[in-house]
Amino acid sequence: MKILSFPPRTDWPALLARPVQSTETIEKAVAPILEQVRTQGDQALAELSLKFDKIAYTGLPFQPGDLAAAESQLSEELKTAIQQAYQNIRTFHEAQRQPVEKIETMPGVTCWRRSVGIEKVGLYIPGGTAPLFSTVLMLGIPAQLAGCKEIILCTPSDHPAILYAAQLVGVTQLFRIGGAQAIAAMAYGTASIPKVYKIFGPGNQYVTAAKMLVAKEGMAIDMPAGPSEVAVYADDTAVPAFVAADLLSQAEHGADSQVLLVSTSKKMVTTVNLALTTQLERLPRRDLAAKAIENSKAILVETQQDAIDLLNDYAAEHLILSIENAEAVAERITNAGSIFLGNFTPESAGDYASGTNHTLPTNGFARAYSGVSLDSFVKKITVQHISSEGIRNLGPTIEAMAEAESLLAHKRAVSLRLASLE
Ligand code: HSO
Ligand code: ZN
Repeated sequence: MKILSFPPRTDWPALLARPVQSTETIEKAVAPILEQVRTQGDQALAELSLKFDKIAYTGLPFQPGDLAAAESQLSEELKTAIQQAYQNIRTFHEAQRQPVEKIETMPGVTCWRRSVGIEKVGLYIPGGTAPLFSTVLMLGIPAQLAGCKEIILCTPSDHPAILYAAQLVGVTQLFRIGGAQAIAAMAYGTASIPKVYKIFGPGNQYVTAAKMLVAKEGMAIDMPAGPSEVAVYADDTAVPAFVAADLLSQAEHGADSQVLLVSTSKKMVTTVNLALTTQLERLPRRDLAAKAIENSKAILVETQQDAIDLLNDYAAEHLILSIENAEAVAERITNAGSIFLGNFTPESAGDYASGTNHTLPTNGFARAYSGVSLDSFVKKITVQHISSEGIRNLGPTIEAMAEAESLLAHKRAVSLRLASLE
């Protein structure tokens, strides 16, 4: 990877900028696909699926029998691993439930907030080079905990682990369809695929463009997704081989993966670089990883404060702190999707099984967005009740404000009630 020694702060914005992807051409290709599905429904799905994925779309969801068959194809070892991950992710997300608390803001005025699961959600799981069944857990578990009544899953893959994970999280209908056409189907509904209220999940540029286009039409989506990212901050207490492995685990996701190493130690940067070369050779996905590493940077900074400022400017999706006092430094990180502390906390733990969600904000979105959580699958409905005593207490405040905004019907809604109490 390219080593940049002590770049001045004025150079940081350019160094940290993500490559800009022009979405225009892709959106132009995707828009007619959406239109075709919207107007022709299942017939369009059959045509497009054959054309792009060589899959004959049957319109039938996977049947319980198919799911049982999938289970029988998995090793006991993998099933146990998936079950363990399921338990940990469930435990962590279960703890995100907030008890309903009725708050009396003034005597007789009570307000509270109820969490209600989004009734129909659509999950998209890509096919492609790696069957991301872990993403089924990351999206399906919070949906299940939120009490979503319909959990629709679309995927071009028939990988048995995807089907098995879908069963565990209680997916209600699972369809073998991929690409922009799958997103369109869940956004508009077809004879076979129900229309949902919110769409989640990663995908290639076409899938992402389709999500952005349906979002413009009012569909809720989880978040705008870009290439996956990791930043590692390593000092002399880091283990170079561990750091190299962490960088490569992000790099192997794709040639466009973003990988950043930040350090105050020249020695660490040089040794990590050596370890990278050795480890890269032994990776089955070395071609993809090598491309990502070619575009990645190691940045040497003078002080810990420089490192923290730079990392906050970058706002990484994943941030690994392989440093002394990692937990104290983490407190000073204001922009990151998910933080991993110390030498024994690889990003892979969060990708698969420790309990946190791996659907996280990329592309600097961590400055303002959180990753997927239980909250992503619920709406919060506020409720209030005002007693006669309450309206006596609060009424004059509302009347004064309504009058000042020249909204006299608002004022009257209070005045009439106050008068009725005289
Ligand atoms: N690092 C990916 C998630 C993932 N890794 C799935 C392995 N499987 C994006 O956060
Ligand atoms: Zn990963």
